[in-house]
Amino acid sequence: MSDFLNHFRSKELQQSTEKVMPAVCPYCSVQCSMELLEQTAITTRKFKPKPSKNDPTSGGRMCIKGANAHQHVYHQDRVTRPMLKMDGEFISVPWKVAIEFITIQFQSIQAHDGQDALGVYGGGSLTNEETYLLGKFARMALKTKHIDYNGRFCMSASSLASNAALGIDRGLTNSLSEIPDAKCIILAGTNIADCQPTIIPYFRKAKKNGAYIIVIDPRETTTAKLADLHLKVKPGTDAHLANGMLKVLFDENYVDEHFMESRTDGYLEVEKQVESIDLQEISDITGVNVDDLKEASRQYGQAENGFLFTARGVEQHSNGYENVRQFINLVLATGKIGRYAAGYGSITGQGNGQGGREHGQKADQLPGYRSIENVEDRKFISDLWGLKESELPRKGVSAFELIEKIDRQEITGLFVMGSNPVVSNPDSIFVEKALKKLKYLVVVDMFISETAQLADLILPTSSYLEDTGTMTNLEGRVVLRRGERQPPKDVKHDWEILAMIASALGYEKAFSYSSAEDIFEELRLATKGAKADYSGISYKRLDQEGIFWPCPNEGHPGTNRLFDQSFAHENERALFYPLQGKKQSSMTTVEHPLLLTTGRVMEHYLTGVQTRRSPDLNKRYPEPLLEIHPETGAQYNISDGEIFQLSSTRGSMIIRSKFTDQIRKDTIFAPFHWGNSQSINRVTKGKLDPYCKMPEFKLTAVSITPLVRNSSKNPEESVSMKR
Ligand SMILES: Nc1nc2c(c(=O)[nH]1)N[C@H]1C(S)=C(S)[C@@H](COP(=O)(O)OP(=O)(O)OC[C@H]3O[C@@H](n4cnc5c(=O)[nH]c(N)nc54)[C@H](O)[C@@H]3O)O[C@H]1N2
Ligand SMILES: Nc1nc2c(c(=O)[nH]1)N[C@H]1C(S)=C(S)[C@@H](COP(=O)(O)OP(=O)(O)OC[C@H]3O[C@@H](n4cnc5c(=O)[nH]c(N)nc54)[C@H](O)[C@@H]3O)O[C@H]1N2
Ligand code: SF4
Ligand SMILES: [Mo]
Repeated sequence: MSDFLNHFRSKELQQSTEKVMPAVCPYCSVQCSMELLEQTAITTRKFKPKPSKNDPTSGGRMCIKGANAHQHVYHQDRVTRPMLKMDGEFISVPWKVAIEFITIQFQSIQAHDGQDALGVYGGGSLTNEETYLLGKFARMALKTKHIDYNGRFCMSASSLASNAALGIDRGLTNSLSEIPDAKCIILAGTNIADCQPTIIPYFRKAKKNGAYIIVIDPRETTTAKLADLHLKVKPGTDAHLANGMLKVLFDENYVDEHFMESRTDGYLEVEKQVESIDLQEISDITGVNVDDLKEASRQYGQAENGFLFTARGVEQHSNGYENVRQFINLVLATGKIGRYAAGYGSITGQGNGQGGREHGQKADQLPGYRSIENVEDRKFISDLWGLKESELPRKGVSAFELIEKIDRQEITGLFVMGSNPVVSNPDSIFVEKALKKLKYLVVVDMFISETAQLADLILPTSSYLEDTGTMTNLEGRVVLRRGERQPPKDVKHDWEILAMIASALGYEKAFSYSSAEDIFEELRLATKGAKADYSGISYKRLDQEGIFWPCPNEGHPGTNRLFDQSFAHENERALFYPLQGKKQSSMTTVEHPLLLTTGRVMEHYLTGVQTRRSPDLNKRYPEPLLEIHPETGAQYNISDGEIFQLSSTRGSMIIRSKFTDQIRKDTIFAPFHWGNSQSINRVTKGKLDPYCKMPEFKLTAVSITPLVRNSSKNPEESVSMKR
């Protein structure tokens, strides 16, 4: 027996192979680079991921999501052939048949319902090349104006605010390497420790060097544990909080008069607006006491330099645009921008959250951050694509408005690439109903996501280990991901799929690319002279190191820091914005007395389609948990670990409670990484910011009712815990 085993083992050893693949994590905006060692023997396959030491952004680190990302690539659930729905069942079909079905269906929809009856829905996980091509595909091959993407739910508030205030929208104005030298850092609605874990050391270093850190969040997150001062703000009141802080800066003369006069407009108006503010009233609205508010303002005001960062906590509101503008006011009033260790940043979310919003999958935008309503921009791009300017569609509508149009049957065919809208949109019961009205739904994915389940046709795409392309990380640094793993035989890259369909629709020449690099070369031309200018960046340069845009020529080093000399508006000045919003009225009702805010946990990514298929991640956090203060739980007869129903005016879902005293008593928090009855977006509502069309993910009035009484708990106990 042992002879046999020895023989077997030596045979295993002989036949084992080792392969090292370069990889860039498919998840968040840090885009940590790594090497994945794959060891294969007769009966086993092992993986060893190792972070790349010389990655200037991650600093040679990776988090648990990155370390386990490969697990979804090798998962048995991967879609490996085109899948056509016949009588309610998916059957696999050859590519030729799949492409024929799409062409026939899309052409028939446009013939019956009009040119704009086709919608395209993209995502921030796509590479820059694929983002660019998806925009070209929608406008040129499908000739529809209806294209938008999931970044609408992610970056739209800060991107509009940055454009309006500073004239350009690049996530961070400075590189992360400057953070350790900052003297004061404000982190507003950003939970970096869970969402971009590998960049936390920059903040730790800053703290060690004496920085004062202020966190603004209704929860005491792992990020908040870094803070010298934590403002436990009531959700939805950030604009007032920032406005109150601005008053203190003016009243106590922490403002930089010289900077405001020489480099900004609108400060006199803002100064006047804050005169009438009563700080006690701000405190009543925000739940932050006046002393803490003053302390935060003084610390930020007196520091010689510093950073202010925002993320989805302040941005995902129906006044998200206004929230961000109010925070940018603080940066401008103190002149903390446009120099070393001083700046603003909206921490981008998805792997290509930044590039995804620059190259044309947004309803109003053409590549390079050009505007689809600007005649010169339209001419530039139509010339490049070989179209007449008049043939280029005009601007369409935002992501959630696309769904509303589908519901009204103004859009009857949809092409989804890189998103799972049934789980990630607000008011998801409505969204699912709307998508069921479509005449034809095509979903390009690696898995049968909740959205793909509704599709008429699923097209299998390659994963991050297989697909080469560039991504633009949270710093605005363009990085090259080399995908060296061979995809499964019948799986194609997103760009190949777009090219195949476009060719079948008669645009073979305009979509005849032989590689991602080929597309990048066209993207360089498309962005030349534009705000997000990539024309000086090449694969050859990127193989050496990542490059910050704008980069207008091959000899240009890239722009690590923005606004040193001037802002990007025509008059070179930044712009203040007085608070427009009225005092918040009470957001809860008798039927729905609690404030729900939503977000993320470290172990899962977005709608969880990939991370729920990583056994090691799923094991750590297998189901959604609702964070609730023990006193609030007692008040509503909920015990710790109990399953209950969470309801709003829109719908209800099922979730288990997790008691924590690190959250405000009037607020509960849930992650959104699960689908079906566990999807938190069944209760959120489709109320949109009027300017940027961001939904209000971070504020819903809800009620909680126990589903099943936990028999091991004495009901008397929970009654006696009531206040
Ligand atoms: N582990 C993990 N990492 C991720 C992702 C993921 O799904 N999982 N997703 C990526 C993506 S796409 C994105 S966009 C980013 C998101 O990154 P973040 O924006 O940092 O993440 P969130 O958890 O959505 O929200 C951040 C914080 O906002 C707080 N908050 C809620 N409401 C309010 C409010 O009204 N005011 C204030 N001031 N704070 C509030 C929440 O308590 C939460 O701690 O993360 C990226 N990284
Ligand atoms: N309640 C609540 N809802 C939210 C948020 C919140 O904080 N709270 N946050 C919002 C934010 S910030 C975001 S970014 C959205 C994101 O939400 P979604 O757009 O739904 O994002 P993902 O879950 O990443 O969905 C991506 C889908 O595309 C697939 N995919 C991944 N990579 C690729 C690729 O390269 N090509 C193709 N074709 N497919 C790919 C995945 O398998 C998955 O099915 O959710 C938003 N929804
Ligand atoms: S999830 Fe983000 S921080 Fe974690 S390894 Fe991936 S890119 Fe890096
Ligand atoms: Mo996001």
